[in-house]
Amino acid sequence: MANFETVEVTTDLLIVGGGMAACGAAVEAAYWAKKSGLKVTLVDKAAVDRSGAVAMGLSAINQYVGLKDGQNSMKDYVDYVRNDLMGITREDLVFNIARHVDSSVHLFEKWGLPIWKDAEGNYVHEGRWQLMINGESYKVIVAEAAKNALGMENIYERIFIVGPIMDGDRCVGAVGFSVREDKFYVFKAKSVLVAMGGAVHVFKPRSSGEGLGRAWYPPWNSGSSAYFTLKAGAEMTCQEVRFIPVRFKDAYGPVGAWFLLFKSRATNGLGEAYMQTRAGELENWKPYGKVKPVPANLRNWLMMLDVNEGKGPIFMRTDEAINKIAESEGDEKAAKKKLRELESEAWEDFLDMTISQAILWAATNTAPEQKPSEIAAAEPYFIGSHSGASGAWVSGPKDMAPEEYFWGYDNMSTINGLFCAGDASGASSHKFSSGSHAEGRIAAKAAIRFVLDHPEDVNVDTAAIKEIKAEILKPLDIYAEFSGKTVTPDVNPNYILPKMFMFRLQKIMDEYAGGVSTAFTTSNTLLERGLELLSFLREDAAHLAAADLHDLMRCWENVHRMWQAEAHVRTLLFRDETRWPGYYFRSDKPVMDNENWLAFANCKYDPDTGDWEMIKRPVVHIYNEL
Ligand code: SFD
Ligand code: AMP
Repeated sequence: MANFETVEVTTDLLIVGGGMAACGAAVEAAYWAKKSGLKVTLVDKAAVDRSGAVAMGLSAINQYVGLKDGQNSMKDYVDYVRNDLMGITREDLVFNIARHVDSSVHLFEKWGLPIWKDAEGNYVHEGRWQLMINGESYKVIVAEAAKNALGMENIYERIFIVGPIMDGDRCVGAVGFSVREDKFYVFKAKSVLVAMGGAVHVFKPRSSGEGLGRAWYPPWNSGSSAYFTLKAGAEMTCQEVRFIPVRFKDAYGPVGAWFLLFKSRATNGLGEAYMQTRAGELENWKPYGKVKPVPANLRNWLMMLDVNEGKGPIFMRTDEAINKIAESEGDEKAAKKKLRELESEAWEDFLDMTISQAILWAATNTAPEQKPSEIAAAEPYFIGSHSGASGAWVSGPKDMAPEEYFWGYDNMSTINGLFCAGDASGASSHKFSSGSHAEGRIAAKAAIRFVLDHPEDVNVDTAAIKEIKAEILKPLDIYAEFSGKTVTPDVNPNYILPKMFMFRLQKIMDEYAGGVSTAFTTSNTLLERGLELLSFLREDAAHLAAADLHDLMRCWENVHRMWQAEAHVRTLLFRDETRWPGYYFRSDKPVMDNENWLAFANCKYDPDTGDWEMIKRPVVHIYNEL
């Protein structure tokens, strides 16, 4: 067996992940822990300064409620999120994040994040809830505060966490390995906060060949949160809700600034604006088809109807939008100046968060003020934010949660001591970077309270850990034993390499679970067949092989993706309707069934029996008048 030293770390609260939610958790936990003399430890697979979705930076903060300025009310935000998710949302969780999010944004500004201001010193809004930022160093700034709060001695970087440690029905830690040294890590904790982001590359991406690896969301977020919580036996929610963003084609540049700030139109290859020409289709998805803004999936859907009829490509009319704003300046000189300003803002929007889109513009001689750019629906992603919703089913806040949604501690999953935030927690969409940070703070405060309420030492079964260690390192052993038996090590009947494993997973999901190649369409029969093929993939996971530590990480990333995939397919099957056309379409159940399915489709894996349980939970409103 691979000879790895075992390193044990004992702590009170373990924060798993180092992204936006984890950094928020670190700041808050440090504050409450200090008061009680508790220890807080954070572990990230990468380096906190540039890890997670915000690694490259962002050009906007997409959740700012502006409560103090009286711009909006809490109810406005809850209405917005519920409508965007076609009625399926945990209003108590959305409320809880929204009431705290502005303070996270104010902290970012205090820590040095440049937020755009107008001549009067007010924030420049991209849209009603979105603020423009100079965000290239956003993550570095947020990470610095987390590092200062915890101290580097309590932060473990470049440790890939594989799964949970359980003590009966309580989560008491996590296991993983260093991606730089031959070391196996055992973190023992009284409470664990999972914030390992969402899942990318579960579906076959549009990017292939020379573009392979390019995705909208970061490829290094590989479903570890979902795997961790599923394997702990936690109830999961909205596993059927994949998010499909519309993006500038091939490099995935964001569209929000174009639609909201520059007020651009998108048109098909014939110059028709699908939001107008297809407006009649919205009648079929009432009441959500008639709300403003039109839900993200329905915006996608109207566009897809054009594409499926061969009316593509779809263009973002950047040229038209920029020139219209410039011309409204009045005289020619002012218009010219405005045009230059807008041009530079357009480039900055990409340079701040999707640099490859700026490179693609440069490579294809695209001047946004002169010619339009193609946009397209991307492949599906699993995230608990934006207009996605997948994640763990967590307890709501005591003052706002209906009794069906409350079991003691904010953001605790159905497993004792296991807390979730950011993309790891479900049914609380539209939290984005700022809301994830705020949710991390909420969860961390509750997790510290859990530690204070449960101060007893936790029990970790050493024999079980030994077995887990052997299982985690097994791909190295398989490679060492068999790689010499063929002329070239990447063709070998004794094992499967992680990349090939990932390709197979993506092909199954693409063809059977409604990926790009099937125009996001699936059916009962396709899903049943997909599930069968996934079961063979699960068998082959036992034969994954890794030549080195990097590949060992790749092996486990892909196992994590596979579990996210299975939870998705099972829940697509369970929800017997089409609720989110534009994200997926069930050809055998082509309509929305509000009578039976205005409900959460939850699922739970039983680690003892290996059985899956599907559970329907009610949607309960927090405002009586809704
Ligand atoms: O426009 C392990 N997001 C945007 N949010 C905004 O507020 N404004 C925007 O403009 C945004 N846009 C955007 C966004 C993201 C991306 C990639 C692009 C554009 C191109 C969304 C936010 O970034 C997102 O909501 C939050 O970052 C989510 O926070 P969190 O904490 O749930 O996830 P994370 O930040 O990705 O961090 C994950 C961490 O987990 C680590 N990790 N650690 C140990 N072991 C493992 N096995 C692990 N697996 C993962 C990661 O390293 C990371 O530290 S726009 O397009 O919408
Ligand atoms: P995106 O760049 O697509 O991630 O969008 C950034 C923000 O703008 C998110 O809050 C989106 O929900 C919002 N948004 C993008 N496009 C539109 C649109 N056409 N109508 C309303 N909101 C939008």
